[in-house]
Amino acid sequence: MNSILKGGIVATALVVGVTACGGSDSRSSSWKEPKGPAIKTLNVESGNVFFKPTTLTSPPGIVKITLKNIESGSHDLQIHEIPGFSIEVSGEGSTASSKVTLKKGKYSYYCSIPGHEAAGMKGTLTVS
Ligand SMILES: [Cu+2]
Repeated sequence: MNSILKGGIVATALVVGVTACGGSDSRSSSWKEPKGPAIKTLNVESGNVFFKPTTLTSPPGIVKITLKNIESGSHDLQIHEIPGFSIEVSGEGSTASSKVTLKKGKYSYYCSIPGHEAAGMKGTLTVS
């Protein structure tokens, strides 16, 4: 007796209708900007190739980080411990900000443009 197995290939077309509220860019990670009000704003300047300051402190909670580019060039501010978080600026005077939820601990932020972190474009954010 032959038993013929017909492959039941189910093509599942997943139409994922996930629309981030207010977000327009297509970040590939699952990181999402928190919705609540920020308890503090941290201001960081970027240039070729540095951050100013390179040490930040904050209480835990939702914090807004604002990055201002004070020279030409493109930079971003990312945090090693928070994959997906990114603030990007391009050109002199370009400013961008994002809120992020911080817990107590130490975070290290950096610019992900190739070579910039190695050149010193990094800093430490202490949350306590
Ligand atoms: Cu940079």
